[in-house]
Amino acid sequence: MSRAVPQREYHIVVLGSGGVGKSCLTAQFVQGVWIERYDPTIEDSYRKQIDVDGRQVILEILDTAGTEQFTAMRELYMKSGQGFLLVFSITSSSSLKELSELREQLVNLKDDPNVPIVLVGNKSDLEEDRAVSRAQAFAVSSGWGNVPYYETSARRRQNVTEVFVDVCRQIIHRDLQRGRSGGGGGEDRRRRREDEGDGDRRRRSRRRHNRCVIL
Ligand SMILES: Nc1nc2c(ncn2[C@@H]2O[C@H](COP(=O)(O)OP(=O)(O)OP(=O)(O)O)[C@@H](O)[C@H]2O)c(=O)[nH]1
Ligand SMILES: [Mg+2]
Repeated sequence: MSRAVPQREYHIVVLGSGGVGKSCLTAQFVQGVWIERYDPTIEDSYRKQIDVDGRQVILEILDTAGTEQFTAMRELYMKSGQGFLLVFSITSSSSLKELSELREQLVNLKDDPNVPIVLVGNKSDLEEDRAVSRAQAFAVSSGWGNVPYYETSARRRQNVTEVFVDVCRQIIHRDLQRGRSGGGGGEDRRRRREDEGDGDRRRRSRRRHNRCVIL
């Protein structure tokens, strides 16, 4: 007989310009796979159960389109999300600049300067092509109210789990501060790619990774 374990469900949205590695980060986190090819995303959603500081939580992760973002769509997923990964590539300074507009839109829409955000500088394996220094990225993160900044490599699976866990932890802390016992939000998803057993990109992984390398 199985014991019912209360689980919280949190909605995480991955935002950023086209080609910065949002889908690769998500695929590494959810499925533990590396995707070499570039296949621009329209919108995909994934579910994954993880352990955050001893709590079982289910993450509903929305991987968004970097290119041709429609403002209306963006507003919809910003409204439904509780935590946000704002991703740029360390090889592209414009991809960092573009995040400021996104963050501003997010804060205005939520009417909350402390919305759970992690700033993610991806492609850290391409150090030789670096166009954004750590100092520049930290300056942005401190200008956003000291949101955490991580450098990740989806290719090498560095700091991938950490960014998802960090944003999840921020949501949990907010819930606790507000005295709520549940997270969640039951908003509709336009395209859901849920766990269907051993499907190609649809697996709900239960792996845990406990590395902690915070830059
Ligand atoms: N070297 C390196 N390449 C990466 C990394 N992450 C992603 N890439 C490559 O960058 C390209 C774009 O990656 P995607 O994950 O599809 O980018 P995206 O942000 O989802 O792009 P859109 O869906 O168009 O918004 C792919 O060719 C990836 O292989 C990384 O950490 N290191
Ligand atoms: Mg994508």
